[in-house]
Amino acid sequence: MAKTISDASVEEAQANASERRAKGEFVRGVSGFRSVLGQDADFPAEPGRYHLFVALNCPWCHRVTLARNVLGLQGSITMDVAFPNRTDEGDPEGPNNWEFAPDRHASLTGAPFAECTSETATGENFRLVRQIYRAEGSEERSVPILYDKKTKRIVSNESAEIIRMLNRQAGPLGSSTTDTDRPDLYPMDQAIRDDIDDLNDLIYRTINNGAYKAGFSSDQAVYANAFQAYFETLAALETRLAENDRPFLTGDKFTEADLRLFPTLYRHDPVYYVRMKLNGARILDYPHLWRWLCRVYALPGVAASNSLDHCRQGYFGRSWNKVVPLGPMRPLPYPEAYRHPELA
Ligand SMILES: N[C@@H](CCC(=O)N[C@@H](CS)C(=O)NCC(=O)O)C(=O)O
Repeated sequence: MAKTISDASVEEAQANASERRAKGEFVRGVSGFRSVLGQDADFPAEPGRYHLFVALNCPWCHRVTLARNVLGLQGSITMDVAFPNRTDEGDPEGPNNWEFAPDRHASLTGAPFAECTSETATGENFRLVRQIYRAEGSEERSVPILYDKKTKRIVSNESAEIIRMLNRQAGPLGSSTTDTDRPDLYPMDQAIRDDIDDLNDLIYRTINNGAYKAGFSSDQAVYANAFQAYFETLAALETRLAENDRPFLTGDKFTEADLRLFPTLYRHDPVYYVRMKLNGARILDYPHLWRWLCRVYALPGVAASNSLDHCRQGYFGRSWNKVVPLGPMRPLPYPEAYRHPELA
């Protein structure tokens, strides 16, 4: 399937991946399902036909829940939410599988998560995401998945491409907003597209995937490089917002570049600072980035697109001794802090 977005902003180069992994570097794999809604004859854009499988703690899923909400697609694209922790060693299907478990209790709250669902799209009521892939002969296991309820096939499991196709097909997919009211995440203007493409490359490499490279690599030098690149990019983005005095990364309008930066920065202070060892600074320490974060958080549909409780449970409930830290408390608990741009 022809890809529509430059590779470096979508996925890691896979050269020497096994050697790099053996040395302790975290290397993200490549998504196998790459069909395009409205372009492939098998998957025409229609309201009510498509479905998303997500986990709210996953930042790649966060991209697609953001796109679904800001594009007004909640009523026309259905969604199932997996439990934020994957199966463990004691599971009959083995560890590391995303599980639909609306009754499973979170250690953070001692109660089930209201947002977690069973699997409602395949007709099989599968317990594991892995079973959705296996039904197509694939051994992949990742979320997000864009799924066609009519043909019972996976359309795409690559978030960068899913958000692009939801944006392009929002009208035919049955958006509740009009073309004029709805944000255009990838506007026709070539200069803005070039700017978005450049930002996507930088932000994917150093921020979105860079956070994982810092937090999940076991090699000090790989970690140190990722840490440095992450904070260099934060400083560059702070300068960009300050110099241009613009509300969003590419100008007056919220675009794909903002959407793709948001899931990582939303997790930074309450989760990544500790879990990804990205303790160089908080987003709160960058006034323009903080105000940008609060500005995006205030957009319709953005706060509802995620849950920091799922993030905390997901990242800490599988790491170290599985105890979930309770802070930060000051200057305010999160996500309440995101309603206060004046804190920075
Ligand atoms: N390229 C994918 C990456 C998705 C991804 O890495 N998802 C993680 C969760 S944060 C996952 O499901 N990993 C499980 C696995 O690959 O076994 C995308 O952006 O859609």
